[in-house]
Amino acid sequence: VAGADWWRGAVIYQVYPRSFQDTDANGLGDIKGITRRLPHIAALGVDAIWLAPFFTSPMADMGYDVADYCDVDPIFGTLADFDEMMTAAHALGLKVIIDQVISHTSDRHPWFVESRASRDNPKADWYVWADPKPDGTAPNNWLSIFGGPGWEWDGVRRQYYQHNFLTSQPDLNFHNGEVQDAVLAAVKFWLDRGVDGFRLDTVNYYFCDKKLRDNPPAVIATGGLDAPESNPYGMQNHLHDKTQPENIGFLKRFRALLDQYEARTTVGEVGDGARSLQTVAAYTSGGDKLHMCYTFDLLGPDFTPKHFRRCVSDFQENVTDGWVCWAFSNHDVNRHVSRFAETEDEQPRVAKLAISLLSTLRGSICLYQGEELGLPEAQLAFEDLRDPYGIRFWPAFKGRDGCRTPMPWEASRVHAGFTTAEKSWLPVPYQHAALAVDKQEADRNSVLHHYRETLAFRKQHAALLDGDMTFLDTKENVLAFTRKKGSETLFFVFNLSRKPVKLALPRGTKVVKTVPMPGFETANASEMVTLQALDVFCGQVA
Ligand code: TEU
Repeated sequence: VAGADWWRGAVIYQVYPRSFQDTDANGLGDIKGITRRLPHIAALGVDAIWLAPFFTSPMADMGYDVADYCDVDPIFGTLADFDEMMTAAHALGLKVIIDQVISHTSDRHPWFVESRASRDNPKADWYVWADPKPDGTAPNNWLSIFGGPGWEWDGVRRQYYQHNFLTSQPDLNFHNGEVQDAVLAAVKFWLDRGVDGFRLDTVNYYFCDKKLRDNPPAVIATGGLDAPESNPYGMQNHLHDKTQPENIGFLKRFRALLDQYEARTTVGEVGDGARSLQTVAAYTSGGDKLHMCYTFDLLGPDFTPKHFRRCVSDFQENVTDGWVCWAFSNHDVNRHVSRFAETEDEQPRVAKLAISLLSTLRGSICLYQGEELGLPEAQLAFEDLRDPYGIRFWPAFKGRDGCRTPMPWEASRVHAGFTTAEKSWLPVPYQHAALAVDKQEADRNSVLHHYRETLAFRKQHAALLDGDMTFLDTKENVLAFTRKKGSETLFFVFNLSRKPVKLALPRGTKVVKTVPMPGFETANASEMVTLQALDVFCGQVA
């Protein structure tokens, strides 16, 4: 899709700067490293990159705790490095999307330093401050996602402040118009620099209930991803601490600013449990708020036709006038090859099948660095951990470092070519070195080549980008659907099981031509489709 609508159906590659490529031998990736490795990303055939936060930060939450929205943290480089990276990306035809973490700041952000200094300074109301209950306890029962209460006592103001995440990530008070103005000014700073879009961290957390009412206890299982049992977060229905109606007005302001520029986009992260569908629909409808949103639906362990069908059709039915972005992996969850594969041997096959499936869904897609190599989740020792979330809940929950280990570039070099420093911030597992980019370049059957071919296949078929999607009822345990645009209707069958399957074509479905899917043998289909374990069939139907 060209022009202003380039994001519709786009493939976005997520870079985690800390772990992509180090160029100054400090054991941490940097922006110059991204520039150096842009050709690798471009060769995949993606449309855009999304950079996880690289802003000035004490790094308590690896950069999701911003202390200056308008500068680059010295460990990553300088603004000049960023500009150079963006120019190089654009020259390769890649759009650049950056992360905006505006729901909260770092406690070292000058706004918070000022806000906490007294109850009557100009920024006194920029964060969510509240008096204790008469017995001295927190204002209400809200919880932090990273464990414990969602409030922290401040001895100077003698008040509590709200934090959805770490105590060092105080939440901004979006009810205050000056706060909205200030974050929009930061957004404008990057628009003027030429970025093509924003990934909006925790976009449904911006506003909390003005009256600070208690959350009711959870009535539904959260189905919560990899949330540890020991995390009290799942005990509440988050009726009042997130997803407040006032956010709609702010998202409209955000969009109005973006629309002063050409061809920019937004992708909001919506983690809203059972309400996610409704929230995504509300945030992306009407063309005057967000362009797209993504949820956590496909980030869990479920690799069954039933699950995929339910998620995708739920979105189709509810998000009629909006747009969804799908992902199997990101920097917060176990890598999907480890979640979906039952044995180590089948990991490459599962990696190939998963990207084939993702590429045929209706929506845009986000890839996470390293998945194009089929990297499994890294198994780390407690001593290696850097993620505060994992450190707190170990061993019930091992945190998010296992998906954040550095990219393996060259198999035979130390730290697989990620850094020349003696120590890398997280180790590169030896299993990952064997999957390094240079090894996979040399192997025509590698997961890496499969990604390139599959993304090219998606580009060749307009029906895959934004065509209609219809699921077919079959007796067999497979995922079968058509994608249709104009005169082209493609029929797909995915066998996600470990048993061969013979599928009688649904009544009225006539395959006029089989279409070879990269990496999979073309099955024959006259009246029957025969699929091996973990196999896919594609045909053109009349
Ligand atoms: O994540 C939001 C979020 O809800 C996650 O905490 C998620 O539930 C958890 O990581 C699952 O393991 C965003 C960022 O993606 C994450 O890296 C940040 O830590 C978080 O916001 C706070 O900014």
